[in-house]
Amino acid sequence: MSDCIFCKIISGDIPSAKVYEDDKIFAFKDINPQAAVHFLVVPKTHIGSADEVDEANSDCVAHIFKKIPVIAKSVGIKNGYRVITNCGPDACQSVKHLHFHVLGGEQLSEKMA
Ligand code: DGP
Repeated sequence: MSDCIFCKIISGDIPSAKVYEDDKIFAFKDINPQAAVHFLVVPKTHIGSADEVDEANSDCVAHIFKKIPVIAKSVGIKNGYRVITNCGPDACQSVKHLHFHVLGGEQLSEKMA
C-alpha cells in the first residue's frame, strides 16, 4: 500500500534497523522501544490488522510465529519475551499494517493493559 509506513520500511523507502528478513516477513527495531529489546515483525503482504487475518492470508502469521523464537535468540533475548499485536482503536493500533511487537531482554511487568 503506497501510504503505509510499514510497506515503505519493507521496500526500503524508509530506513529501519532490520533484524530479520525472508521472502514472507520483515522484522525491525521499534523506533520507540518499550523494553530493553523491542522489535516488530510484519508480513510483507499488506494486512491491515489481526482483524483481517483469514484462510487466504494466515500462512504468514504461522510463519511469523515460527520465526519469532529464532529472531529473539539472534538479538540476544535469553529469558523469555512477550508478543503483542494491537488491533483497532481500543487497543491503540497506530500503524494499520499487521505487526507483532516482541519485547524482552529484561523482566517485564505482570500487567498487560
Ligand atoms: P501500534 O501502536 O501497535 O500500532 O505500534 C506501532 C509501532 O510502530 C510503535 O511502537 C512505533 C513503531 N513505529 C512507527 N513508525 C515507525 C517507523 O517509522 N520506524 C520504526 N522502526 N518503528 C515505527
